[in-house]
Amino acid sequence: MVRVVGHLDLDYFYAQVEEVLDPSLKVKPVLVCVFSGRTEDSGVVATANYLARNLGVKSGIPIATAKRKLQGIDAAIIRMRHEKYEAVSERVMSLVEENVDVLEQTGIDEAFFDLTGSSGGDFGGARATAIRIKESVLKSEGLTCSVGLGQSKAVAKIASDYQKPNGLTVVAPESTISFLGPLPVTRLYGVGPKAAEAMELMGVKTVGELSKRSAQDLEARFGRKLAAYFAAAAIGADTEPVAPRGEPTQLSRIVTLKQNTTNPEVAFEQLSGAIEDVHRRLVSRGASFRVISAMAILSDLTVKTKSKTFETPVSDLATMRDATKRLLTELSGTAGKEFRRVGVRVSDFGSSENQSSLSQYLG
Ligand code: TTP
Ligand code: CA
Repeated sequence: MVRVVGHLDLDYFYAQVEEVLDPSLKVKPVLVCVFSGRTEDSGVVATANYLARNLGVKSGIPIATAKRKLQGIDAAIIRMRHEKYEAVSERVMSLVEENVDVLEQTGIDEAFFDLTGSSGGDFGGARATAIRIKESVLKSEGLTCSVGLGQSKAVAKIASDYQKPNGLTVVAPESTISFLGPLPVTRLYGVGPKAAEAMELMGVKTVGELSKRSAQDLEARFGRKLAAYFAAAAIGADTEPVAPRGEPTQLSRIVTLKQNTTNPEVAFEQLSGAIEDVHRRLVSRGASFRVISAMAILSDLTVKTKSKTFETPVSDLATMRDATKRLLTELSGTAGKEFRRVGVRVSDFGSSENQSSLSQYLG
């Protein structure tokens, strides 16, 4: 049976999250930066929105270079806030997961998914699912993403990159060869600069040219295994399955308090949404935990943790809230310093037996 594989990649991810958090940024070049702290401008641009990209700013360039390019322009230069992007990423991934057969997250803002079963191999039906996924990510998080569909992971990944931002590229099996043919070989996963150079020496620049080379030709240059992979990838026939990553063994969230405090009630209030978030992720995995921990990062940046272990696995929100409140109170009694950030973590998961039947009914 023909496979239906998708790849989703959130557009200019860190910068787009910043735009969602502050919509007034949308009209400006936005740079999300990692400051090294050595001098005021030391560091690199992690990513930039499309307004900034059009002015020559891109991931990886020094902040000072970016500032030069944007001289005289009203641009937003923002310090990277990884925990914000992480939280958005987790919500997007669980949303996508609800709409697909299997999800394999491969980065903070990208994932492969499989729709073979639910679409019955019909790319028209799969396209409708992809549209639905894009709409729900936009509706619930305000984010655009680019999605590709194809008969294999390699094709889906190239397809999601084909039209950006906010793209949807569907490569049905019968158009795979004509879609891949004109692309440079470097677009194939696993063809780095070295392999591309070796291919160029053989007179191979495009995927179409690669697909026409004999097995012997490729084997002489790349060895048997790699040659077989390149030959398959060039016609979109790579067979790697979409495989879910190992389940996490813990779930956690941490928040920065509006103001440092010694008051556990105040800290708990501000952690409340994060506890609900952890609970929601726990439930969506059908998991339950035996250990819950409260973490506090103090005003002098030392980290303190207190944990409670339950005899039997639990998963209800009230218990989580109650335990976290108590643990924060204990922490505040022994910390000796103000809380700056606080967090909650659940771990030591027991699998909940009705998990598969639940997802069957919901699916
Ligand atoms: P990408 O998906 O490569 O880039 P992007 O989401 O910013 O843009 P695109 O619209 O082209 O998909 O990377 C995802 C995130 O990873 C990105 O938002 C920031 C981070 N990142 C870095 O921190 N440093 C880097 O050099 C790159 C490439 C990405
Ligand atoms: Ca991206």
